[in-house]
Amino acid sequence: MSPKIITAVVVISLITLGAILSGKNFFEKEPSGDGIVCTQEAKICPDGSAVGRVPPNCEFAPCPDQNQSAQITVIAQNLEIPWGLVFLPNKSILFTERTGRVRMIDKNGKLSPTPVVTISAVKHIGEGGLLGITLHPDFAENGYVYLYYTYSSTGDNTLNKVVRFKFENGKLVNEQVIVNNIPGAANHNGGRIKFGSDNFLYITTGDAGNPSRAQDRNSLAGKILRVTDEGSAAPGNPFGNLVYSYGHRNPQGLAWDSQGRLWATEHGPSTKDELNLIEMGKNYGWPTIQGDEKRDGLETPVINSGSSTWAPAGTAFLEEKIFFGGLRGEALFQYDISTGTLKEQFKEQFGRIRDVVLGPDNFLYITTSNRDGRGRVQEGDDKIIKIDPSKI
Ligand SMILES: [Ca+2]
Repeated sequence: MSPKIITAVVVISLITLGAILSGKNFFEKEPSGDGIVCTQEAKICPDGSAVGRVPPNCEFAPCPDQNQSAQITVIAQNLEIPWGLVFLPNKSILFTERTGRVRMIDKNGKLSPTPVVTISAVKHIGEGGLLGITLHPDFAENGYVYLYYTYSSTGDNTLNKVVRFKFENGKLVNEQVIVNNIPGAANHNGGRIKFGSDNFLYITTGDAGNPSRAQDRNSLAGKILRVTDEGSAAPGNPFGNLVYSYGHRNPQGLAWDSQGRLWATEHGPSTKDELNLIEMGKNYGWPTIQGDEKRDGLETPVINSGSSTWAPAGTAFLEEKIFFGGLRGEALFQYDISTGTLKEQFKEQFGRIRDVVLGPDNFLYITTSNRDGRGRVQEGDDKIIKIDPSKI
């Protein structure tokens, strides 16, 4: 027997012995999922989609909304057009209902059935009513809460105003006028209010259905205004009055990014909705230019919706992204500043989305507007929904 044959016999013997000792049949293939065929039986998920059985155990695949529900919590429901939302330092929430109420969700998540205040002077008409809400930068000391609402002056003339209340013993008391006589109408009332890091109050106003007013720097319509906490023109304003920027149609969202730049969303005429980067004294073009159009002295939006509709509203900034809600667009939009890309999420899942707020927990809080006369009212509407931004 040659040395080669002896070596081969020894090697084969050792391999066979090893296989016997390990308890495995050396020549049998390990089972794998590749060859398993499950039945074609399907399960219908809550969202109406169907999932089948999958290898290796032929269990049903997870429903798509099971993953999604992990990132979503409804924190209040059966509300009436919640428009603006703000967190108090103790993490409870104040929010407006467009019909004229301010309501509270305490820090434990309990919605109080009794409003914090009901404002009888609110004129709930078309897109108007009780709209924006924000806190004074020194709220912890002075308890000041600012509101924006539509009201009726003599002759049933529709106007808007910014007022200030004091939050005391769980109620809003002692109403003071901050800015009044902002032109109003059934539609295009603007209504977002927020303090900037300069401690001045920024106010978005609509053209109140009269586009030429947006170009009139002496009218309060179709503007972003900047005022002191008492309502006078902020020192340094470009035209010596309350106007900060002009040529706006109906802006409803404001947010500052990490570089301190101001972004605003604005409704275009059914399409060509806008996301603008706002700079003091600039003219944002309405009604002279729309969409991508350019003209000297006028600002073209950073992005616009082209032939589709966002109907954008409340806006929040988080980690280089501008989040904004879509009313007719029925989605949460996410514009990435660093890449210039726009993402659309939760399309038609919640219906019309009005406000988007970043909470102290770094979660996003959105309000639905399905009971505003233009939506499909879903069970439990309207709602405030908490979304984990790390999962979207
Ligand atoms: Ca514009």
